[in-house]
Amino acid sequence: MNKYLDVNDEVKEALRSGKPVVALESTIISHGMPYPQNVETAKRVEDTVRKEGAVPATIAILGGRLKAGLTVDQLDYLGKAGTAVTKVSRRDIPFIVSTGKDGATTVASTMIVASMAGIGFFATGGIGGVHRGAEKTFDISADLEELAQTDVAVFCAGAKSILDIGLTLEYLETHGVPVIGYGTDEMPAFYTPGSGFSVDYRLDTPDLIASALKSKWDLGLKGGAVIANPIPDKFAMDEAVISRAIEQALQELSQKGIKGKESTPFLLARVSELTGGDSLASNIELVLNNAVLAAKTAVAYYK
Ligand code: PSU
Ligand code: MN
Repeated sequence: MNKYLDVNDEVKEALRSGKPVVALESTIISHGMPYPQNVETAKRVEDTVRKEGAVPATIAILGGRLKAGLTVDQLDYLGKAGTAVTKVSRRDIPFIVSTGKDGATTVASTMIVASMAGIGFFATGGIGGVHRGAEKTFDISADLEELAQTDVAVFCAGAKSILDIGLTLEYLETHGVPVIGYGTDEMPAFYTPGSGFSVDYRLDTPDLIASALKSKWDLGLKGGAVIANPIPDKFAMDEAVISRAIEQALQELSQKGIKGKESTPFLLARVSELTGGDSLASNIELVLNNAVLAAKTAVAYYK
């Protein structure tokens, strides 16, 4: 194993014996949700993965060590520290490691650490993407570039409409990243099950997803895949309510001149404030829903 990486015993044992493991990210804990719901959710997601017969591996950087598999105390620390912990994407990893600091991993950096550990399945809420106005700002999440090159399947509820979903799909197409709709032809938009954009392939069972991923990787086709899992109808938000909140948050973003890595956390927090507790409740449910699908698919893959 990589000398910078600590894999906890439960995850190590699962990987050694060819059991399914599901990676989980930590930026969603520190920057994606408020305390204490973030820690409660992180624990519930781990329990959900276990209940489906897979082993959870939450990923972060602690004391400069890449970690696959955290203790409850470590989850609690990341949740309490919140945005005081550095948000770490691909470019940030060496600096946090070389200075022995702590970092919360985004989709991109979680994929990197998962892949080092030998984990191919990863559940989260939403991926980063091409931001609205990217033709001027060039703001395109490093998550997309990672999906192009790292062999990890990312189970998410689509992309939030703080992003330009159409351009995000175009970018993924260019980079050869398949977007699979689970039980849907439409790309989900995180809080709502549809966006009006089509996915590339609709697959209706975890077995079919596992088999498509196996073919991709057996063929040596590098890179990940997006498995877009729509939020269940009963937890979905009203489209008008969420659009209004997103429009306002985007306006405030440009008024305040917020840029770079601060953009996504700002937008997530503002949308959540503007919709009261509603969006947080939906957010928690969709993450749990993605954990179930990622675990079922990992189980099917190793059958
Ligand atoms: N989208 C969400 N929730 C999140 C994120 C995105 O709905 O928590 C986080 C993830 O960690 C994702 C990161 O990888 O934001 C993307 O940030 P950026 O756009 O700066 O690459
Ligand atoms: Mn960005």
